[in-house]
Amino acid sequence: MGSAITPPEERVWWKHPLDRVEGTWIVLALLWSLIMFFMMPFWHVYGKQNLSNEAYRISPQKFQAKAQAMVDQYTVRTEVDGQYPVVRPPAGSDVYLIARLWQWWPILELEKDQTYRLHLSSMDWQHGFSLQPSNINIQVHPGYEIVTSVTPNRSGEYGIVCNEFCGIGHHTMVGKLYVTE
Ligand SMILES: [Cu+2]
Repeated sequence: MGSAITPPEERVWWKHPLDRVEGTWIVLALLWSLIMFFMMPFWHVYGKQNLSNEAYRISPQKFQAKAQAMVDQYTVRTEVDGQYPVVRPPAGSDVYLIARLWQWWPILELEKDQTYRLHLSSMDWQHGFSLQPSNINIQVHPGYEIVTSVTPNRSGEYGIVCNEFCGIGHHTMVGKLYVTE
């Protein structure tokens, strides 16, 4: 008997006719993979979870400089003993959010029914932007600037959690986003 670690007794084993059970499973697996493949574009359009986005190459230093420029210009107050600037950029502008070990920085304050260009990038390694409770998910990579157009339609306080495991402090990587009337 051949097994996973010993070679098969018959050297030319692949010329055996296909067993019926084997054929059935191959067809089932093929059908299921096709269903999952076509679910991706379908869910992109109807699921409203994965936003259309653009991606550009950028160094962490350059991205940080752009975020810092926005923070310097539009900070309205701070939170957590001055550690987190709350930034309120003008409606329609480009807004930047940095993902790094282990925080989302800064806190953005957006206006309801206004459209912004949201830029996301990582300073170290991969993180996952997950906006709660609206369940929007965007992967965040170092070296890439992900840009997506957002129009908040509900005011309130949103949470941003990291949903890509990124190390010992992963569970503490939570951020905040305000949407005002
Ligand atoms: Cu993370």
